[in-house]
Amino acid sequence: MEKELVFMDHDGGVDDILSLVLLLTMNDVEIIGINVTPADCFIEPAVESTYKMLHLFGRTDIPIGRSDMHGVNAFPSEWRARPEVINALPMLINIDNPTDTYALPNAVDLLIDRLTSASKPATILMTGPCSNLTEAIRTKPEIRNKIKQVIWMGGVFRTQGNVQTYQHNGTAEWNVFWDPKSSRELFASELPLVCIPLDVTNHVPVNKEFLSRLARQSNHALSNLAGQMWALTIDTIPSYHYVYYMWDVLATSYIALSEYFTLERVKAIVSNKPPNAGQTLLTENGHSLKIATDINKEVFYKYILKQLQTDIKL
Ligand code: AGV
Ligand code: CA
Repeated sequence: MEKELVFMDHDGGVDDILSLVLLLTMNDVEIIGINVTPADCFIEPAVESTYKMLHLFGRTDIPIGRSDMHGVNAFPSEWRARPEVINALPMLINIDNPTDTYALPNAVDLLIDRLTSASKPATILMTGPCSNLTEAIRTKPEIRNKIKQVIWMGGVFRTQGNVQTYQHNGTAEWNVFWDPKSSRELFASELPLVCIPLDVTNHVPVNKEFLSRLARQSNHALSNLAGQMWALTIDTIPSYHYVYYMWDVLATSYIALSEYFTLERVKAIVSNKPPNAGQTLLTENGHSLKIATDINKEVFYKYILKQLQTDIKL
């Protein structure tokens, strides 16, 4: 079977790195490039984690791009600093990271290059903000023909958002809020977009039951590593308030499990002003896109557990 081409753009959170792991376990996927956006991360440790994951799968040939984007609404530094811990985990700390972050290709350039040279249209998977993609399309509109679909962990439609800050009424999801202008532009572009919003990621928290199932298979090195990474999210900040969800992991699983998702075609726009900047609003005058509203949870958790039994190089 011909492999599906996937370009991933992530922003270094713990679940972004776990999403990269999941993508690397998918036999039917050919990863054509990975961009790292310094949104929910600081760039150096996130590039390092990315490289280390590629190393575990013997895939350091996959090119990494460095995004220079700055969000209008920065993520809290406490969140951005968290992923640094990943690189210190016992299974990762001794993997040398020869990558000079500042010598990497620019993310927008890499995306344009990899799509242009791709043998067929590719899937773009975004588990952070969408700013590199919109900039790439502005720079070279022809790449639209090389985009099969865009899968984005982003937005919230019929439930509460997760942005809690000044000048905000809590209706937005963070990946959209980081750069409302680009998000608004993405919706307006009417690319074949599938959003995996909070409405559906709320169904898949990182709960103790799942972690316990995962721990029972920790004879598999990858399960052991993933279990340690998820354990880092249990005291997510502030832990008395937030639950960590499989936000990005669920979005990534869509590549393999699309038939187990419930999708709805909607029309929506993105607000770019307070008090609801970054809100994804359903409106008849909006742009057409698909949103996921439900997932077969048992199939999802089982799939993750199965993929995390993949052998890796230690
Ligand atoms: O809004 C969800 C997005 C996902 O891409 N991110 C985390 C996931 O990688 C932002 C986010 C929301 N709440 C958070 C986040 C929290 N409590 N800690 C870290 N990041
Ligand atoms: Ca993310």
